[in-house]
Amino acid sequence: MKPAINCFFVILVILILSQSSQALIVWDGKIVDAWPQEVHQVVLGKRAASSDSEPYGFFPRPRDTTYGVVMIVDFSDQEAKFTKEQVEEWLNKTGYSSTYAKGSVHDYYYQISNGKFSLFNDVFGYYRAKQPKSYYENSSGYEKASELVNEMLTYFDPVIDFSKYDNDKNGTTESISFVYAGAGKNWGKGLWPHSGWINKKKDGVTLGTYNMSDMGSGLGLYVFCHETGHMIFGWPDLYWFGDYCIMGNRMSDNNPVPVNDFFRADQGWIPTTTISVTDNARYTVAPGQMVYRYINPANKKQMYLWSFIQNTSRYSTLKGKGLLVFKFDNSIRGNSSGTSRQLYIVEADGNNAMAEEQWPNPGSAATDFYYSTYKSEFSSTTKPASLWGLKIYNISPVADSMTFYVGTGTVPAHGGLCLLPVTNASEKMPRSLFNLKGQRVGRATVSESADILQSNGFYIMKNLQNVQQSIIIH
Ligand SMILES: [Ca+2]
Ligand SMILES: [Ca+2]
Ligand SMILES: [Ca+2]
Ligand SMILES: [Zn+2]
Repeated sequence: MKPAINCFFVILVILILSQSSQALIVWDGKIVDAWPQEVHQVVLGKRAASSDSEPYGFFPRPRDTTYGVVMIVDFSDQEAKFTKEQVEEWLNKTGYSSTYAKGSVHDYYYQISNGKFSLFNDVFGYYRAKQPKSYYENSSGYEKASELVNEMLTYFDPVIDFSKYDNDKNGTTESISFVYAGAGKNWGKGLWPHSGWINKKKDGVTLGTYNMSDMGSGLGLYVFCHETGHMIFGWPDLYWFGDYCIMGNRMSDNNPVPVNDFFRADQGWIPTTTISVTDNARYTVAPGQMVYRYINPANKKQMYLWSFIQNTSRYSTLKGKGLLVFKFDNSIRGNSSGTSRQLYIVEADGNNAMAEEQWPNPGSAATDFYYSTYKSEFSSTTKPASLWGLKIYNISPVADSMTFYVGTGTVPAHGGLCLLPVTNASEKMPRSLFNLKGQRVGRATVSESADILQSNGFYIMKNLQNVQQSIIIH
Protein backbone atom coordinates (compact mmCIF):
# COMPACT_ATOMS: atom_id res chain seq x y z
CA MET A 1 0.00 0.00 0.00
CA LYS A 2 1.16 3.58 0.19
CA PRO A 3 2.70 5.93 2.70
CA ALA A 4 -0.24 8.30 2.28
CA ILE A 5 -2.26 6.13 4.60
CA ASN A 6 -1.07 7.98 7.63
CA CYS A 7 -2.31 11.35 6.53
CA PHE A 8 -5.20 10.96 4.17
CA PHE A 9 -7.14 7.87 4.92
CA VAL A 10 -9.29 7.33 7.91
CA ILE A 11 -8.15 3.84 8.47
CA LEU A 12 -10.47 1.51 10.18
CA VAL A 13 -8.54 -1.31 11.71
CA ILE A 14 -10.83 -3.25 13.88
CA LEU A 15 -10.21 -6.45 15.71
CA ILE A 16 -13.24 -8.05 17.11
CA LEU A 17 -13.13 -10.45 19.97
CA SER A 18 -15.78 -13.05 20.32
CA GLN A 19 -16.89 -14.89 23.41
CA SER A 20 -16.23 -18.40 22.20
CA SER A 21 -14.55 -17.55 18.99
CA GLN A 22 -11.84 -15.48 17.41
CA ALA A 23 -11.48 -11.92 16.42
CA LEU A 24 -11.38 -10.15 13.09
CA ILE A 25 -9.09 -7.50 11.77
CA VAL A 26 -10.84 -5.08 9.48
CA TRP A 27 -8.59 -2.88 7.38
CA ASP A 28 -10.13 -0.11 5.34
CA GLY A 29 -13.48 -1.84 5.50
CA LYS A 30 -12.23 -5.29 4.53
CA ILE A 31 -11.44 -8.27 6.70
CA VAL A 32 -7.74 -9.09 6.66
CA ASP A 33 -5.71 -11.70 8.47
CA ALA A 34 -3.04 -9.53 10.03
CA TRP A 35 -2.09 -5.93 10.50
CA PRO A 36 -0.72 -4.58 7.23
CA GLN A 37 3.06 -4.19 7.22
CA GLU A 38 2.65 -0.41 7.33
CA VAL A 39 1.22 -0.67 10.81
CA HIS A 40 4.33 -2.45 11.96
CA GLN A 41 6.69 -0.02 10.35
CA VAL A 42 4.95 3.30 10.70
CA VAL A 43 2.72 3.03 13.69
CA LEU A 44 4.22 0.40 15.88
CA GLY A 45 7.85 1.34 15.45
CA LYS A 46 9.61 -1.80 14.37
CA ARG A 47 13.05 -2.56 15.73
CA ALA A 48 15.16 -5.00 13.80
CA ALA A 49 17.19 -7.88 15.14
CA SER A 50 20.94 -7.66 14.91
CA SER A 51 22.16 -11.11 15.92
CA ASP A 52 21.09 -14.58 16.94
CA SER A 53 20.88 -13.78 20.61
CA GLU A 54 18.79 -10.71 19.90
CA PRO A 55 15.06 -10.59 19.30
CA TYR A 56 14.17 -11.74 15.80
CA GLY A 57 12.43 -8.52 14.84
CA PHE A 58 9.51 -9.97 12.90
CA PHE A 59 6.99 -8.12 15.07
CA PRO A 60 7.06 -4.64 16.65
CA ARG A 61 8.97 -4.32 19.90
CA PRO A 62 7.82 -1.74 22.42
CA ARG A 63 10.06 -0.29 25.10
CA ASP A 64 10.79 -2.75 27.92
CA THR A 65 8.77 -0.53 30.21
CA THR A 66 5.71 0.79 28.47
CA TYR A 67 3.10 3.17 29.84
CA GLY A 68 -0.45 3.07 28.58
CA VAL A 69 -3.54 5.09 29.34
CA VAL A 70 -6.87 3.51 30.20
CA MET A 71 -10.05 5.58 30.07
CA ILE A 72 -13.05 4.08 31.84
CA VAL A 73 -16.70 4.75 31.09
CA ASP A 74 -20.11 3.77 32.37
CA PHE A 75 -23.66 4.46 31.27
CA SER A 76 -27.01 5.52 32.66
CA ASP A 77 -28.32 2.01 31.97
CA GLN A 78 -25.09 0.25 32.99
CA GLU A 79 -23.53 1.79 36.04
CA ALA A 80 -19.98 1.02 37.09
CA LYS A 81 -19.67 -2.09 39.22
CA PHE A 82 -15.97 -1.61 39.95
CA THR A 83 -14.25 1.41 41.42
CA LYS A 84 -11.42 3.19 39.67
CA GLU A 85 -9.08 1.81 42.37
CA GLN A 86 -10.22 -1.75 41.58
CA VAL A 87 -9.56 -1.16 37.90
CA GLU A 88 -6.09 0.17 38.73
CA GLU A 89 -5.31 -2.93 40.79
CA TRP A 90 -6.55 -5.29 38.08
CA LEU A 91 -4.27 -3.56 35.59
CA ASN A 92 -1.17 -2.87 37.65
CA LYS A 93 -1.00 -4.47 41.09
CA THR A 94 1.73 -7.04 41.65
CA GLY A 95 0.26 -10.27 42.99
CA TYR A 96 -3.31 -9.26 42.20
CA SER A 97 -5.69 -12.18 42.47
CA SER A 98 -9.42 -12.59 42.02
CA THR A 99 -11.85 -15.22 40.82
CA TYR A 100 -11.56 -13.61 37.41
CA ALA A 101 -7.84 -12.97 37.17
CA LYS A 102 -4.78 -14.83 38.36
CA GLY A 103 -2.45 -11.90 38.52
CA SER A 104 -2.91 -8.41 37.14
CA VAL A 105 -2.52 -7.50 33.50
CA HIS A 106 0.94 -6.25 34.47
CA ASP A 107 1.72 -9.56 36.19
CA TYR A 108 0.64 -11.55 33.15
CA TYR A 109 2.97 -9.74 30.77
CA TYR A 110 5.77 -9.51 33.32
CA GLN A 111 5.64 -13.27 33.92
CA ILE A 112 5.36 -14.42 30.34
CA SER A 113 8.17 -12.07 29.31
CA ASN A 114 10.45 -13.45 32.05
CA GLY A 115 10.50 -10.02 33.62
CA LYS A 116 11.55 -8.32 30.41
CA PHE A 117 8.36 -6.39 29.69
CA SER A 118 6.55 -4.15 32.17
CA LEU A 119 3.25 -2.58 31.24
CA PHE A 120 1.77 0.11 33.47
CA ASN A 121 -1.58 1.68 32.76
CA ASP A 122 -2.66 5.08 34.08
CA VAL A 123 -6.40 5.06 34.69
CA PHE A 124 -8.69 8.05 34.09
CA GLY A 125 -12.41 8.19 34.77
CA TYR A 126 -15.14 7.39 35.17
CA TYR A 127 -16.75 9.23 32.32
CA ARG A 128 -20.54 8.93 32.10
CA ALA A 129 -21.36 8.43 28.43
CA LYS A 130 -23.81 10.85 26.81
CA GLN A 131 -26.08 8.03 25.72
CA PRO A 132 -27.21 4.82 27.41
CA LYS A 133 -25.21 1.67 26.61
CA SER A 134 -28.15 0.34 24.60
CA TYR A 135 -27.67 3.25 22.19
CA TYR A 136 -24.03 2.33 21.39
CA GLU A 137 -24.86 -1.35 21.16
CA ASN A 138 -27.53 -0.63 18.56
CA SER A 139 -25.06 -0.34 15.68
CA SER A 140 -24.69 -2.16 12.39
CA GLY A 141 -20.91 -2.15 12.75
CA TYR A 142 -18.47 -0.22 14.93
CA GLU A 143 -19.67 3.29 14.09
CA LYS A 144 -21.18 3.77 17.54
CA ALA A 145 -17.97 2.51 19.17
CA SER A 146 -16.14 5.24 17.21
CA GLU A 147 -18.69 7.74 18.46
CA LEU A 148 -17.95 6.72 22.04
CA VAL A 149 -14.19 6.84 21.42
CA ASN A 150 -14.53 10.39 20.11
CA GLU A 151 -16.70 11.42 23.05
CA MET A 152 -14.16 10.06 25.48
CA LEU A 153 -11.16 11.62 23.75
CA THR A 154 -12.88 15.01 23.83
CA TYR A 155 -13.78 14.59 27.50
CA PHE A 156 -10.38 13.38 28.67
CA ASP A 157 -8.07 15.45 26.44
CA PRO A 158 -7.84 18.37 28.93
CA VAL A 159 -6.62 16.07 31.72
CA ILE A 160 -4.52 13.56 29.77
CA ASP A 161 -1.19 14.38 28.19
CA PHE A 162 -1.21 11.80 25.40
CA SER A 163 2.42 12.49 24.53
CA LYS A 164 3.34 10.51 27.68
CA TYR A 165 2.12 7.39 25.93
CA ASP A 166 4.45 7.72 22.98
CA ASN A 167 6.96 5.66 24.89
CA ASP A 168 9.64 5.50 22.20
CA LYS A 169 9.11 9.11 21.11
CA ASN A 170 8.59 8.24 17.47
CA GLY A 171 5.50 10.43 17.25
CA THR A 172 2.82 7.77 17.72
CA THR A 173 1.35 6.35 20.92
CA GLU A 174 1.55 2.63 21.71
CA SER A 175 -1.19 1.93 24.23
CA ILE A 176 -4.55 3.70 24.50
CA SER A 177 -7.44 1.73 25.97
CA PHE A 178 -11.14 2.30 26.48
CA VAL A 179 -12.72 0.04 29.06
CA TYR A 180 -16.46 0.12 29.67
CA ALA A 181 -18.83 -1.08 32.37
CA GLY A 182 -20.84 -4.19 31.57
CA ALA A 183 -20.22 -6.75 28.86
CA GLY A 184 -20.10 -6.68 25.08
CA LYS A 185 -23.51 -7.55 23.72
CA ASN A 186 -23.37 -8.41 20.04
CA TRP A 187 -20.44 -10.09 18.37
CA GLY A 188 -18.66 -7.92 15.83
CA LYS A 189 -20.63 -4.73 16.35
CA GLY A 190 -21.66 -2.11 18.86
CA LEU A 191 -19.16 -2.08 21.70
CA TRP A 192 -17.88 -5.61 21.21
CA PRO A 193 -14.23 -5.73 22.40
CA HIS A 194 -11.83 -4.95 19.57
CA SER A 195 -8.65 -3.16 18.64
CA GLY A 196 -8.29 -0.45 16.07
CA TRP A 197 -6.44 2.68 15.10
CA ILE A 198 -7.45 6.18 16.14
CA ASN A 199 -5.11 8.17 13.87
CA LYS A 200 -5.77 11.62 15.35
CA LYS A 201 -3.28 14.16 16.64
CA LYS A 202 -3.43 15.30 20.24
CA ASP A 203 -0.77 16.84 22.47
CA GLY A 204 1.69 16.75 19.58
CA VAL A 205 1.49 13.01 18.96
CA THR A 206 -0.56 10.76 16.72
CA LEU A 207 -2.91 8.53 18.66
CA GLY A 208 -2.16 5.11 17.18
CA THR A 209 -3.60 1.71 17.94
CA TYR A 210 -6.22 1.36 20.67
CA ASN A 211 -8.10 -1.35 22.45
CA MET A 212 -11.68 -1.35 23.62
CA SER A 213 -12.41 -3.93 26.27
CA ASP A 214 -15.37 -4.67 28.54
CA MET A 215 -15.26 -5.09 32.30
CA GLY A 216 -17.71 -7.97 32.16
CA SER A 217 -18.96 -9.50 35.38
CA GLY A 218 -15.45 -9.68 36.82
CA LEU A 219 -12.28 -8.04 35.57
CA GLY A 220 -10.87 -10.93 33.55
CA LEU A 221 -7.42 -11.25 32.01
CA TYR A 222 -8.00 -12.77 28.60
CA VAL A 223 -9.75 -9.95 26.75
CA PHE A 224 -7.54 -7.06 27.84
CA CYS A 225 -4.30 -9.05 27.47
CA HIS A 226 -5.34 -10.39 24.05
CA GLU A 227 -6.26 -6.93 22.78
CA THR A 228 -3.01 -5.59 24.19
CA GLY A 229 -1.24 -8.24 22.08
CA HIS A 230 -2.78 -6.72 18.93
CA MET A 231 -2.37 -3.14 20.04
CA ILE A 232 1.21 -3.06 21.31
CA PHE A 233 2.93 -5.97 19.60
CA GLY A 234 0.98 -6.15 16.35
CA TRP A 235 0.37 -9.87 16.74
CA PRO A 236 -2.34 -11.33 14.52
CA ASP A 237 -5.12 -13.59 15.70
CA LEU A 238 -3.85 -17.14 15.59
CA TYR A 239 -6.65 -18.92 13.83
CA TRP A 240 -6.15 -22.67 13.25
CA PHE A 241 -3.76 -22.66 16.18
CA GLY A 242 -5.83 -24.31 18.92
CA ASP A 243 -5.26 -23.28 22.53
CA TYR A 244 -1.51 -22.80 22.33
CA CYS A 245 -1.42 -19.01 22.58
CA ILE A 246 -3.44 -16.16 24.09
CA MET A 247 -3.72 -14.85 20.53
CA GLY A 248 -5.46 -18.14 19.69
CA ASN A 249 -8.51 -19.68 21.26
CA ARG A 250 -9.97 -18.46 24.54
CA MET A 251 -9.66 -21.38 26.91
CA SER A 252 -9.57 -19.46 30.17
CA ASP A 253 -10.52 -15.95 31.16
CA ASN A 254 -8.84 -15.85 34.54
CA ASN A 255 -5.69 -17.79 33.63
CA PRO A 256 -5.06 -17.47 29.91
CA VAL A 257 -2.18 -19.37 28.33
CA PRO A 258 1.01 -17.40 27.63
CA VAL A 259 1.95 -15.84 24.36
CA ASN A 260 3.42 -18.67 22.27
CA ASP A 261 7.17 -19.30 22.35
CA PHE A 262 7.73 -18.06 18.82
CA PHE A 263 6.30 -14.64 19.62
CA ARG A 264 8.17 -14.67 22.94
CA ALA A 265 11.48 -15.45 21.27
CA ASP A 266 10.74 -12.82 18.63
CA GLN A 267 10.52 -10.26 21.46
CA GLY A 268 13.66 -11.60 23.12
CA TRP A 269 11.67 -12.76 26.16
CA ILE A 270 13.10 -16.26 26.01
CA PRO A 271 16.59 -17.15 24.75
CA THR A 272 17.10 -18.95 21.47
CA THR A 273 19.59 -21.56 20.42
CA THR A 274 19.91 -21.61 16.67
CA ILE A 275 20.69 -25.03 15.24
CA SER A 276 22.58 -25.00 11.96
CA VAL A 277 22.60 -27.59 9.23
CA THR A 278 25.95 -29.05 10.26
CA ASP A 279 25.25 -29.28 14.01
CA ASN A 280 25.23 -32.71 15.64
CA ALA A 281 24.50 -32.30 19.30
CA ARG A 282 22.49 -33.27 22.30
CA TYR A 283 20.51 -30.72 24.29
CA THR A 284 18.87 -30.80 27.68
CA VAL A 285 16.25 -28.22 28.50
CA ALA A 286 13.82 -27.39 31.30
CA PRO A 287 10.34 -26.03 30.57
CA GLY A 288 10.24 -22.42 29.49
CA GLN A 289 14.04 -22.16 29.56
CA MET A 290 15.07 -22.03 25.92
CA VAL A 291 13.69 -22.29 22.42
CA TYR A 292 15.52 -23.91 19.54
CA ARG A 293 15.18 -22.89 15.99
CA TYR A 294 16.25 -24.22 12.64
CA ILE A 295 16.14 -21.76 9.77
CA ASN A 296 15.58 -22.93 6.21
CA PRO A 297 19.10 -22.62 4.72
CA ALA A 298 17.50 -21.43 1.46
CA ASN A 299 15.05 -18.92 2.94
CA LYS A 300 15.61 -17.03 6.20
CA LYS A 301 11.92 -16.19 6.43
CA GLN A 302 11.06 -19.81 7.14
CA MET A 303 11.94 -21.75 10.26
CA TYR A 304 11.05 -24.43 12.71
CA LEU A 305 11.10 -23.61 16.37
CA TRP A 306 10.58 -25.95 19.31
CA SER A 307 10.51 -25.86 23.08
CA PHE A 308 9.56 -27.91 26.10
CA ILE A 309 6.07 -27.06 27.33
CA GLN A 310 4.72 -28.40 30.65
CA ASN A 311 0.97 -28.11 31.15
CA THR A 312 1.22 -26.38 34.50
CA SER A 313 0.84 -22.80 35.71
CA ARG A 314 -0.21 -20.54 32.82
CA TYR A 315 -0.28 -23.60 30.56
CA SER A 316 -2.50 -25.66 32.86
CA THR A 317 -5.39 -25.71 30.39
CA LEU A 318 -3.36 -27.66 27.80
CA LYS A 319 -4.06 -31.37 27.45
CA GLY A 320 -0.48 -32.42 26.83
CA LYS A 321 3.21 -31.76 27.45
CA GLY A 322 6.53 -32.40 25.78
CA LEU A 323 8.36 -30.80 22.90
CA LEU A 324 6.04 -28.59 20.89
CA VAL A 325 7.18 -27.80 17.35
CA PHE A 326 6.18 -24.59 15.55
CA LYS A 327 6.59 -23.70 11.91
CA PHE A 328 6.86 -20.04 10.91
CA ASP A 329 6.85 -18.55 7.44
CA ASN A 330 7.11 -14.79 7.23
CA SER A 331 6.21 -14.75 3.55
CA ILE A 332 2.65 -15.49 4.75
CA ARG A 333 0.72 -12.70 6.48
CA GLY A 334 -1.29 -13.93 9.45
CA ASN A 335 -3.33 -17.12 9.57
CA SER A 336 -6.01 -16.79 6.91
CA SER A 337 -6.94 -20.45 6.38
CA GLY A 338 -5.94 -23.90 7.52
CA THR A 339 -3.60 -24.12 4.55
CA SER A 340 -2.26 -20.57 4.77
CA ARG A 341 -0.78 -20.04 8.20
CA GLN A 342 2.14 -17.81 9.07
CA LEU A 343 2.59 -19.72 12.33
CA TYR A 344 1.28 -23.13 13.28
CA ILE A 345 1.91 -26.15 15.45
CA VAL A 346 3.44 -29.16 13.71
CA GLU A 347 1.18 -31.71 15.37
CA ALA A 348 3.17 -34.79 16.35
CA ASP A 349 0.20 -37.04 15.62
CA GLY A 350 0.25 -35.86 12.01
CA ASN A 351 -3.55 -35.65 11.87
CA ASN A 352 -3.35 -31.90 11.26
CA ALA A 353 -6.55 -31.43 13.23
CA MET A 354 -5.86 -27.75 13.81
CA ALA A 355 -5.72 -27.09 10.07
CA GLU A 356 -9.22 -28.49 9.79
CA GLU A 357 -10.94 -26.18 12.21
CA GLN A 358 -10.48 -22.49 12.89
CA TRP A 359 -11.83 -22.51 16.47
CA PRO A 360 -12.68 -23.36 19.14
CA ASN A 361 -11.89 -27.04 18.49
CA PRO A 362 -9.50 -28.71 18.50
CA GLY A 363 -8.06 -26.88 21.46
CA SER A 364 -5.07 -29.03 22.33
CA ALA A 365 -4.14 -32.71 22.48
CA ALA A 366 -1.53 -34.82 24.24
CA THR A 367 -0.67 -36.25 20.81
CA ASP A 368 0.36 -32.84 19.48
CA PHE A 369 3.60 -33.11 21.51
CA TYR A 370 6.82 -35.02 20.90
CA TYR A 371 8.16 -37.26 23.67
CA SER A 372 9.61 -40.72 24.08
CA THR A 373 7.24 -43.72 24.00
CA TYR A 374 4.99 -41.70 21.71
CA LYS A 375 6.98 -39.87 19.02
CA SER A 376 10.67 -39.51 19.64
CA GLU A 377 11.73 -38.24 16.23
CA PHE A 378 10.89 -35.46 13.80
CA SER A 379 12.79 -35.83 10.52
CA SER A 380 12.43 -36.15 6.76
CA THR A 381 11.34 -39.77 7.15
CA THR A 382 8.74 -39.38 9.92
CA LYS A 383 5.09 -38.53 9.58
CA PRO A 384 4.70 -35.60 9.80
CA ALA A 385 7.99 -35.05 7.99
CA SER A 386 10.39 -32.18 8.54
CA LEU A 387 11.73 -29.99 5.74
CA TRP A 388 15.15 -28.47 4.96
CA GLY A 389 17.20 -31.27 6.52
CA LEU A 390 16.08 -30.88 10.12
CA LYS A 391 16.35 -34.00 12.24
CA ILE A 392 15.39 -34.07 15.94
CA TYR A 393 15.68 -37.54 17.47
CA ASN A 394 16.12 -39.57 20.65
CA ILE A 395 13.59 -37.26 22.27
CA SER A 396 13.36 -38.24 25.93
CA PRO A 397 10.31 -38.88 28.08
CA VAL A 398 8.77 -35.88 29.80
CA ALA A 399 10.46 -35.19 33.15
CA ASP A 400 11.78 -32.10 34.93
CA SER A 401 13.93 -31.60 31.88
CA MET A 402 13.93 -33.14 28.43
CA THR A 403 16.78 -34.25 26.22
CA PHE A 404 16.93 -34.53 22.45
CA TYR A 405 19.50 -34.88 19.70
CA VAL A 406 19.78 -32.93 16.48
CA GLY A 407 21.62 -33.50 13.23
CA THR A 408 22.12 -36.27 10.74
CA GLY A 409 25.71 -37.08 11.74
CA THR A 410 27.32 -38.57 14.81
CA VAL A 411 27.10 -36.80 18.15
CA PRO A 412 30.49 -37.07 19.93
CA ALA A 413 30.63 -39.15 23.08
CA HIS A 414 30.67 -36.12 25.33
CA GLY A 415 27.71 -34.59 23.51
CA GLY A 416 25.28 -33.36 26.09
CA LEU A 417 27.87 -31.62 28.18
CA CYS A 418 28.47 -28.00 28.99
CA LEU A 419 31.78 -26.23 28.67
CA LEU A 420 33.69 -24.10 31.12
CA PRO A 421 36.97 -22.47 30.23
CA VAL A 422 39.88 -23.94 32.20
CA THR A 423 40.87 -21.60 34.99
CA ASN A 424 40.83 -23.04 38.46
CA ALA A 425 39.04 -26.30 39.10
CA SER A 426 38.34 -25.41 42.71
CA GLU A 427 36.92 -22.02 41.83
CA LYS A 428 33.49 -21.43 43.25
CA MET A 429 30.65 -21.45 40.84
CA PRO A 430 28.44 -20.12 39.37
CA ARG A 431 30.44 -19.34 36.32
CA SER A 432 29.80 -18.55 32.74
CA LEU A 433 29.24 -21.32 30.25
CA PHE A 434 30.42 -20.99 26.70
CA ASN A 435 29.77 -22.98 23.58
CA LEU A 436 32.47 -23.91 21.11
CA LYS A 437 31.89 -20.75 19.14
CA GLY A 438 32.96 -18.82 22.23
CA GLN A 439 29.49 -17.40 22.85
CA ARG A 440 28.38 -17.09 26.43
CA VAL A 441 25.36 -19.31 26.76
CA GLY A 442 24.51 -19.25 30.46
CA ARG A 443 25.78 -19.75 33.97
CA ALA A 444 26.19 -22.84 36.07
CA THR A 445 26.94 -24.02 39.57
CA VAL A 446 29.09 -27.10 39.95
CA SER A 447 27.76 -29.74 42.30
CA GLU A 448 29.88 -32.05 44.46
CA SER A 449 29.18 -34.84 42.06
CA ALA A 450 30.01 -32.85 38.95
CA ASP A 451 31.84 -34.99 36.50
CA ILE A 452 34.72 -33.01 35.03
CA LEU A 453 36.74 -33.90 31.99
CA GLN A 454 39.44 -31.73 30.56
CA SER A 455 39.59 -31.32 26.83
CA ASN A 456 41.04 -28.77 24.46
CA GLY A 457 41.36 -26.03 27.02
CA PHE A 458 37.91 -26.50 28.47
CA TYR A 459 36.41 -28.33 31.36
CA ILE A 460 33.56 -30.42 30.09
CA MET A 461 31.10 -30.85 32.87
CA LYS A 462 28.20 -33.10 33.69
CA ASN A 463 25.67 -32.92 36.50
CA LEU A 464 25.58 -29.17 36.64
CA GLN A 465 23.19 -27.50 38.99
CA ASN A 466 21.22 -24.36 38.32
CA VAL A 467 22.08 -24.35 34.68
CA GLN A 468 19.96 -21.60 33.28
CA GLN A 469 20.69 -22.54 29.73
CA SER A 470 21.97 -26.01 29.23
CA ILE A 471 23.64 -25.62 25.91
CA ILE A 472 25.00 -28.82 24.59
CA ILE A 473 27.96 -28.72 22.31
CA HIS A 474 30.04 -30.97 20.17
CA1 LIG B 1 -4.31 16.50 26.31
CA1 LIG C 1 5.67 5.61 19.75
CA1 LIG D 1 -3.42 -33.39 16.48
ZN1 LIG E 1 -8.02 -10.77 18.38
